[in-house]
Amino acid sequence: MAIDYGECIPNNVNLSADRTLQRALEHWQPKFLRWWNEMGPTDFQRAEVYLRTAVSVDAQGWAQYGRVRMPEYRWGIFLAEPKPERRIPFGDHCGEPVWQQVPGEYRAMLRRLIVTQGDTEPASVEQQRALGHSCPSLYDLRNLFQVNVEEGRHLWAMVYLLHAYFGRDGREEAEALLERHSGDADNPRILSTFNEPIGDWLSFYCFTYFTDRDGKYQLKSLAESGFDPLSRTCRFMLTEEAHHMFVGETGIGRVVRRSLEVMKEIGSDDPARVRAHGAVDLPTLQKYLNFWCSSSLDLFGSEQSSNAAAGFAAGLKGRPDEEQYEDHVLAEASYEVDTPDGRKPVPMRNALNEVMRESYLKDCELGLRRWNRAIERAGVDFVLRLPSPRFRRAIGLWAGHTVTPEGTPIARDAYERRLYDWIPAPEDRAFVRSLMQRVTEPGRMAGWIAPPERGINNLPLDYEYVRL
Ligand code: BYC
Repeated sequence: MAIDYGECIPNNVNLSADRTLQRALEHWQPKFLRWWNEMGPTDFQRAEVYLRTAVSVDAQGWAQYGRVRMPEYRWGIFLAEPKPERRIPFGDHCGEPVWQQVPGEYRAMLRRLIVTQGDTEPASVEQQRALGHSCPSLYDLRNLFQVNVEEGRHLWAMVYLLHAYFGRDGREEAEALLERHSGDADNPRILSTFNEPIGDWLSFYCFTYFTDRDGKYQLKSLAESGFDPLSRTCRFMLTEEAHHMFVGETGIGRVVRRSLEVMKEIGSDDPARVRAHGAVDLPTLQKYLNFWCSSSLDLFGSEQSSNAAAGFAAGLKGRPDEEQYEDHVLAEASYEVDTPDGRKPVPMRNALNEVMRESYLKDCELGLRRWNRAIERAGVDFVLRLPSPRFRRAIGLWAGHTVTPEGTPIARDAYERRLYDWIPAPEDRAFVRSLMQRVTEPGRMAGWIAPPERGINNLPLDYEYVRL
């Protein structure tokens, strides 16, 4: 029977006319579905979820809402519209026409970037797979699943590039993306944060706040790529990424709001009493922020990186919003980097991971400012802070150095003694997990989180976002 490609795999890459690509995808799709059923959300495959699906890249088509069973979700392949006459915006080839095919000399580097990006997408679905069982509301359950299916689509986006542009080794890499698994002792995911368990919803909100924001910065830097199909793919992915960070920011904001309400009700900000009344105390929230922020900072790579320099020189990976800069070649420039031996100048191309990490941290500050304003308005004497980028690093110049969240170096034994003052101790995690009781009555929220300000797509809060 002929397959209607436009119907089962919505796309704007003319899939119905491309036999080679069809064959590759026909081979891969059943493996993807098997992976989704085995490693995707547990037990909710029959639920009808109010999801948005991208069926085209224009304003009407990129977010079509309706009830869908997740395994029947139409994972599509979309590239943002081409920019006519686009030129390579940075690096040694700056100003030359962009590439529509893989530049032979940079093939390996380009494949590595696409594989690393692609690997994070199914990884996050695996990390979040058990959360549905402890959802704080149907609204949140639906948001979790929306994030999951879109990470699935982002995997499709990278697999499309591997299949369409890399031939046989691209197809092998596409299979390997389904074979590595988050936290697997023998075959783990490539990047560190994507092997951390996400066992509770507070971790989920922190992950979508901090780790999805790394996604925003990495996608923005790949959207600048001289390899035009990658640039266009990432530009479209960024439209979906915004919702994931929204889930994180509003999720943490609602936890703060509920915590402040409980403090008001009991007339105390004593963390033990806040906990006893079923809310997350602010010191515990701070520990979660420290954990996920420090882990996500590692995702930018080392402060001084020959990979970053090579990717920039080749025109494959730029800086987010490259047009905001004047110098797009960076042959002479240098950048002062904070190292354990003091501030040191590093050739700018080698320092680009650090440049990006610093702008990322400024972006992370915005949410904290909002949460802190709510805390201040409630008259509570507590300020949430981001940890120093030196704290708890496993990648880069600060890896292996013991430093407090304020950035002060400290002896190893003192660091080890105090670590659980700064990141969640097993008993903090156990407490947070004890709050995670599933709530599935439309409109109702678990006691540890305030309701959101509005529903999805202008629907009321008590809409049945997931029919179980
Ligand atoms: N963990 O020169 P270095 C997202 C490796 S998130 C483990 O310091 P480089 C999403 C590195 O691979 C965005 N290994 O750094 C979010 C290299 O290994 P090789 C994902 C690490 O290469 C939420 C060696 O250390 N996208 O989309 O300049 C949900 C030396 O590396 C880590 C991308 O990351 C680490 N944290 O930068 C769903 C974009 N850090 O080559 C999705 C593509 C470094 O010596 N990736 N290493 O074997 C890249 O641009 C770069 O690979 C990195 C690293 C920015 C990650």
